[in-house]
Amino acid sequence: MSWDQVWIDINIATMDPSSNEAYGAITEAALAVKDGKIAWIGKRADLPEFDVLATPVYRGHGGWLTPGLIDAHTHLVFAGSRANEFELRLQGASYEDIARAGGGIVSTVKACREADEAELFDLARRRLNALAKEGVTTVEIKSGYGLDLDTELKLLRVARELGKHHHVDVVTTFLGAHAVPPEFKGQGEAGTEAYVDLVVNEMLPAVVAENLADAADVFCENIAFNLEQTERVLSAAKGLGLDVKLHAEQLSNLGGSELAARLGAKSVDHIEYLDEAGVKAIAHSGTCAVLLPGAFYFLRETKLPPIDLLRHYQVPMVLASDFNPGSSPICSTLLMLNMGCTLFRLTPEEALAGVTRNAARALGRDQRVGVLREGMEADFCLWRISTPAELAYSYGVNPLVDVVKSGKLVHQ
Ligand code: DI6
Ligand code: FE
Repeated sequence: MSWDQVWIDINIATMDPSSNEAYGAITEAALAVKDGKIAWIGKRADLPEFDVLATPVYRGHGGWLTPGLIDAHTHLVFAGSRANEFELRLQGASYEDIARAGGGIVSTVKACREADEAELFDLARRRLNALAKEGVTTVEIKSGYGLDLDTELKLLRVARELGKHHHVDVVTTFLGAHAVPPEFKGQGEAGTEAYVDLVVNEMLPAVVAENLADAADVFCENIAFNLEQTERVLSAAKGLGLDVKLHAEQLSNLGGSELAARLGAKSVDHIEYLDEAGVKAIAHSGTCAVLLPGAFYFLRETKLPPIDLLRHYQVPMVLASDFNPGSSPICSTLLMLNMGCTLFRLTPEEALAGVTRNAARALGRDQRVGVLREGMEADFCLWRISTPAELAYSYGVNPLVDVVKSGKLVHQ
């Protein structure tokens, strides 16, 4: 056998759903890499003979390999800070009060319009580094803090650029319909309609023409866009060949998830207020449920997403950071594993699937990453842990040892 790299003295949480073991575990395992892909995976005792002189052999010292982590929902390109709103909320104002008073998303929009690309890149690069240091090898990044053509393009360009400079794959999402921008806001419903026209007729085609987005998203909510407006944006996006997904049922139940299911959305995200009809609809369409415990925690929400129903209907559950300056200023995917278990009562195995296998599916990458199996990309992390549950159980002492991205060893 001639391989580029062999790993021994490891256990592997493959997260392969066809395994009978929890976490798809292979203990006392070995893994071989060739041409950026997993060429062999199994028990160390079964590892075929290979040229030990010509092949780098890495020892895991009894640690665990997992698939590289995937954060499938972030807004990590933004400027400015919303610490002042944090203080207001601590004095009693609600997230919705602040949004209605012209703060919230719109204040970040102002900062993003003023920032140049280099500044945005530098801010975002630090955040991406923080995620990479926790073993994230694929991240989704949304625009949505520009709300005019030039700024939306600028944010997406920065997101695309980040993917070229890092050992992290970046999947980009156009979220032009995140909020109604201030210049349309005074005009009531007519202003919202006019802004949706702009998103559909000008922004989406421009984003697609420059190949800046892989998907489109909408904030479907009472304080943002209604069902009909959401459908207009997502249908147009689909028509242009983008994947679609939706911020739905975060603060109320508008039926966004059923609409998303009908449009074949990859995911519905937040979904605290999702009901059984909505869960059935997304189960039927194969749409993933993206759970965002960071926002739930930070906004001190009390309405839990319908985890038991999602389990019952076998909807793939994803955990993501939703990292953003307003509702989840928490730049940690590992912390989401812990919060997914403590706040949402996921099992540690469900939590880990939520940042690997199911997250890959939500991003349309499940043929390449998210599971360790022969033929998949050699995209994995080595952790100094004695059982995979430790990744969700404890937080703060980073157990990441090494990352391999597309077959390349990236030292942390
Ligand atoms: N839902 C959220 O939680 C974020 N966006 C969204 O549609 C919040 C974004 C922000 O407050 O800046
Ligand atoms: Fe979000």
